[in-house]
Order: sequence, then C-alpha cells, then structure tokens
Amino acid sequence: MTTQFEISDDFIAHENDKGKAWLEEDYDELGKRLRRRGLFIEDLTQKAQSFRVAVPSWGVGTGGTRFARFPGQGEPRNIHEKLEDCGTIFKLVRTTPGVSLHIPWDKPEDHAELRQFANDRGLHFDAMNSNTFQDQSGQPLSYKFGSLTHTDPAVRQQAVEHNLECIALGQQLGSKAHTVWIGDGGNFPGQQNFRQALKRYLESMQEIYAGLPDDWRLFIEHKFYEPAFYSTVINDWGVSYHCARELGPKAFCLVDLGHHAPNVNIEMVVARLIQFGKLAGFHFNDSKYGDDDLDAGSIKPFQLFLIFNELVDAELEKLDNFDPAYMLDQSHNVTDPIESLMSSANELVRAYVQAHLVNREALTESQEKNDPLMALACLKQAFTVDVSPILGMARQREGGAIDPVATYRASNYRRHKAEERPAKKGAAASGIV
Ligand SMILES: [Mn+2]
Repeated sequence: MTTQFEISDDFIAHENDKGKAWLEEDYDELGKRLRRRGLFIEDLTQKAQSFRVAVPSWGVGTGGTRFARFPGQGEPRNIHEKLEDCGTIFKLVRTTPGVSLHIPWDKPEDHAELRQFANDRGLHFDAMNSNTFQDQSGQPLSYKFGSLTHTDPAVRQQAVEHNLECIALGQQLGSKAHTVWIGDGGNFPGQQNFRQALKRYLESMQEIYAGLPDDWRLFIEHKFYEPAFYSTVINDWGVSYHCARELGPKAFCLVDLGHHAPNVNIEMVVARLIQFGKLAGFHFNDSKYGDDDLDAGSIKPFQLFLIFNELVDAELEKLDNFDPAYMLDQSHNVTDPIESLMSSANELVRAYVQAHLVNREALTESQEKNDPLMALACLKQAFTVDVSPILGMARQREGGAIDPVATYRASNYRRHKAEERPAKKGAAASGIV
C-alpha cells in the first residue's frame, strides 16, 4: 500500500499561527463582555472542549436524491477510506472521535484490524446501524414490502437476524448501541393493516432486544414519510416512545431533526423524551421542506439553539437516564462532505455553548411571573452572542484547527485523495437514513 496523504499536526499549527493573534484578541474581548453578565469564558471553553458528536460513515461520501447523484472527487471507496476521512475531520475539529457504521455497507473482513485502524486515528465506533430498507446482493428474501413488519414471518426472521448480526459485530468493534430504522410502511390507503404492522414490529424488536448485551442501548429512529409515502410504521415520537416502553429499559427514542412534519415543535418533543427518561440521542441535520438533507444549523439555527437549551437544562439538572448520544446524519449533494460535516459539528458546539449562556434564574423568574417577553429576551440574549472565539480557542487547545475549513482547503486534502482514489465504475451511492 502506498503512503496515504494526511494533514499533519505541524501543518495545522502553521495554519493556526496565521489567525492566533486575532483569535486571542477576540477571545479576551468576548471574555470581558461575558464577565459583565457573570459568566466565565474559561468555563465555556471547557464545555466546548468536552463536546462530542459522532460522524456517520456514510456521510463522508456524496449523497444523492432519487433523481441523481453527482459524485465528488476522491470519494472514499471502502470503510478504510471512510475512516481516513473521519480521522481528518476529527483531527481538524477535535469533537468527532466517534464513527457510526452502517451494515452491510461497512462490514469488515477483519474486525480486529478495522478496530485497530480506527484506534490508530484516535477514532472509536459509535452506534451500529442496520439496513433492512434495501435488498443486498445474494439476499434470499426481499424487503420490497417491509422487513421487521413484513407479512411473511420468514422475511421478518431474516431482518431480525441481520440486526442481531450487527450487534454481534458491534461487540467486536467496541460499540455500545444499535440504531434501528426501518423503511416499512405503505404507499396507498388500505395497503397495510396499521395495527397488525405495529404488532409485528414489536414482536421482531423484542427478538432483537433479547439479543442486546446488558451494557448496550437500543435506539429506535422514527420517520414520518419516505420511502413509504402514505404511512410508515414508526412514524413519530409517540409511536417510538410506545415501542421503547414496551421493549424495556435499554430501549430509547432517537430524534432525527429531519424526520418530522413541517413546523413540529422539535424542542418540545425533546423535552418530553427527556422527561420520560427515553431520549436516545440525535441525528443532527437541517431541512427546509422535508427529510434530512442539509447541514446542521443551516436553515433553522434558532431551533437548534432551542433544542440545546432543553439539553443543557437537563444536563445542569443532572437528570436520571439523561445520556444522549449525538450523531450527525446529513446528505451532501453539492458540498464537499468533509467540509459539511466539520461545519455541522461546529454549529452543534456553537448551539451547545450558547445554551450555556442562558441566564436560567432570570428565565425561571420570567416564567414564574408570566412574563413571556422577558422570557424570550433571555433566550435571545444568549442566542445572539457570537461565541466563535470560544469555539476556535477550544479547537486550538485540543490540537485542532482554529479555522477547520480554511485549513482543510489549504492542505489540498481533496486533491490528494482524488489522485489516490480513482473512482470505481458503478460504485454504489451512499445512502442516507
Ligand atoms: Mn437519521
């Protein structure tokens, strides 16, 4: 194997030197302003340094729509190359050591070797993801009309076994969670018996749950439409919550920001799941019309802040069963996936730090006194602070880049990868879940 190009620590340090003086000036200035409000910038920087979000293995490839996929240059062609890209993201932003695998797309020939390959890059494996929403070559039975909820018990069994295989592989790789999203549902009224389909789902999930190790968690991801356009079996957080309760204490509800009807109050969904002790975590992304195609914080940054406001509130209250797993899940159609993932990771830390700026005593007082104007003002005061100097300082202290995208571009990483990774003919598109 020829030597693969990597962005070196020296290069990052050299690039950081260019912006260091301005960063320090801005950081001091912001520190003074926050101090006036009783906040210590060093505490906030510590928070930023401790923030973690996992990257999806499938996110480093270019996504597509059902109409077309326009591949980018130097796309990863296998799990090792995907991990190289994940390692590059981690090196620059320092918040993303976890990688979430999708099986069978990322199924390794040698799991010990893959685990070592990841560890060598400072990476570990986050939640496993099963795939019963498409047929794989050589698969005996088709998922065209469903998987865990299929009317044929043999198809359901095949789907259950695939999930158990994902868990077994995840144990070898050091993962501690398994995420299940199914594409099951109906395109036409009358196609599916709603109650029977959900009953079959629970029966199948009970078999998967039974195979879950004691220290693992099972994440249920809901999605209100697509690929089924009329009805999906796990369509919203309410159904997800019912199933998580039925399954047991190791089952939780995962919130993908894109998988809600327009204008749903997602921060309230989050608060409900926190209150019920059933919040699994997130697939972060953003959307204008539907689904999960855009970078986190690109359309509704205030919504992202309001979600983190609920999360930080729960964190500060030290609530039981509150240990959310954060993951990105986006499709990149027109951007370099590495740049998009770095930008999204940055937006999450931004929202997290901003949520720590909320004056919670003043907010509670406004709520108690029924003063909605001041309550909103409390949130807006935090949301409108530009915390970029904190984010830059946190990355620099962790050995990352002050400006990850600029450093990435200056390194010519993508050009190097385009040479190292000539496109394979007929390579499959990365999916998005
Ligand atoms: Mn998702």
